[in-house]
Amino acid sequence: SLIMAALAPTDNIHRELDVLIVGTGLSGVYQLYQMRKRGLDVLAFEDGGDLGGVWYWNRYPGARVDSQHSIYQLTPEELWKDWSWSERFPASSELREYFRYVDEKLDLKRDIHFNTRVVAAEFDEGANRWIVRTHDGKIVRPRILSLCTGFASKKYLPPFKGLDSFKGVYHHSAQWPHGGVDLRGKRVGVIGTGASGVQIIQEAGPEAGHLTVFQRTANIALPMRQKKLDRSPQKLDDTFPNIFALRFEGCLDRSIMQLYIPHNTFDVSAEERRAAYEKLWDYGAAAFWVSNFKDILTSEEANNEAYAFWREKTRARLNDPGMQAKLAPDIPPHPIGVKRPCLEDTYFEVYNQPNVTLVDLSEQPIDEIVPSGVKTADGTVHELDVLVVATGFDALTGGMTQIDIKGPNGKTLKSKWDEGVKTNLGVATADFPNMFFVYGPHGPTAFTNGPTAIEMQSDWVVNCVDHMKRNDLSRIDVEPKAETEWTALVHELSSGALWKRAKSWYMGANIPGKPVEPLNFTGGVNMYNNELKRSAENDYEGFVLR
Ligand code: N01
Repeated sequence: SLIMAALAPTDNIHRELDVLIVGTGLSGVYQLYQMRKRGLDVLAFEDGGDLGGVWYWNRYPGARVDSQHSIYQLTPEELWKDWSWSERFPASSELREYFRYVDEKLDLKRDIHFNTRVVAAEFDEGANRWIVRTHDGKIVRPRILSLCTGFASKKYLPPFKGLDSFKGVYHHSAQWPHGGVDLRGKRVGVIGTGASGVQIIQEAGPEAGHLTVFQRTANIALPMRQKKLDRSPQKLDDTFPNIFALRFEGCLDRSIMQLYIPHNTFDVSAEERRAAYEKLWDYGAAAFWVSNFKDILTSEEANNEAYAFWREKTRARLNDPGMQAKLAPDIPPHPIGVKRPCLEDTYFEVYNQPNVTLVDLSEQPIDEIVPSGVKTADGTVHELDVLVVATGFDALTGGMTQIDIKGPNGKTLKSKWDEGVKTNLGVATADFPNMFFVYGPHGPTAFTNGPTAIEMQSDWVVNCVDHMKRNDLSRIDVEPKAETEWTALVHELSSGALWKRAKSWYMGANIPGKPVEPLNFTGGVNMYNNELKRSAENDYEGFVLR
């Protein structure tokens, strides 16, 4: 065909497949396993050198998951029966160990091409197949393109003037060298105080000769309360099947759920309120956010009250009034929870060290990077040996829109979503037939535990692909009306809360020029799962199959 001729393949494999999976983090791994079980002809391409997705890339000091170990794993029995974790919140290295274990059990690697970056995909309407190209000239022709690119696979590096002139070493947090970077005694700078920055600062503080933190917005970080665990036998307060079942009902885990306060903040006395806050605070994890009074995300007054408690607790850990004012300001930087709260153990204590400088970028923005360090607007050069750029991700959509994906009408996914994201059920989008995605926009992504959303959505995708195969259907399209309605629902569900009050990746607001809009389904995992099921049970309502 014309399309094939235009591609002028060099080293291609032209293989026809049922499914090509892009990415082998938790989503890709889970889908590969489930699709193989259904007898589908499936292959996965992975940009990284191994399994793991975000856990393959994010190797910065202190990188760890902020979900408790028992819920942050996959449900197939062979994967949890003999596996145990060494910490309440496992580190990135332990997650890579877990992925090695998963591969040992499921023998996944024989169907994965590593170091293989998908750069383009074009839909061939004659064949109802995608023609997918990689950076090194491979071509495959899958019926279905399943994007398992995760929510944080496209890093965001702000266009700092002069960055390449820097004479020391600099790394984005999500592209940390495999051998690590020796920070001992070095002059280390960290730009960004999101979850990545906080985790790095907590580790780098005690190691560095001098640490300079460039903060634009104070982080309302919550106590993690990390614990070491006895790896075997693992003590759990419930069985895994129960834990997993609860997850799908929208509960993070039983103990956090039991802390949930089903009242409004000011329905109880000041003493009761204080006692409730203290309980959440002592538990750690995400409790102070997800189990707080039920109006925390909808009432500014309620949110301010929780913030005042947080500020008091945090200031008590800081010796210097200047640091107190910058790190736990009088006026909340934004309401708690409308930007992803991150978890820490010793983050604030780092600022009591004499060798730590906090640069407030809201007063002195970065002017440029010079060979010896970072120059701020007042002309000061902060001299550095190592610069860590922890500035986050073009989250939720960037992993997909960075691939040149062209639908039958010639329009790219990027150009479509540049005008605002539209999806049906957070798994597919109109004009891009036979293409699915999970753990991205319009799913419960940011508001659930990763594996929960991933399995829920992936099960739907796998069932749908299997249904198509068994019924000899070669094409699935999203009905434009269905995506208009789903998108309206996503927007509507977010409208009552305080989300707009923070510039965060939740709304695409962290990336200059990206449309600011609700990007997550906030109706809860239970409602979301019901919507998925309803569509599937009604012959894939909202889709056209042929
Ligand atoms: O990224 P972020 P992240 N000049 O976007 C600052 C997950 N995660 O990598 O707040 C100067 O949150 C920016 O400042 P501001 C988790 O879901 C989880 O930290 O926009 N600074 C901010 O401080 C998380 O939410 C874990 O004013 C600039 C920071 O960079 C998500 O990934 C660990 C700037 C970016 O923060 C992303 O986290 C790590 C500029 N031009 C990540 N541009 C855990 O499991 C941006 N910033 C615990």
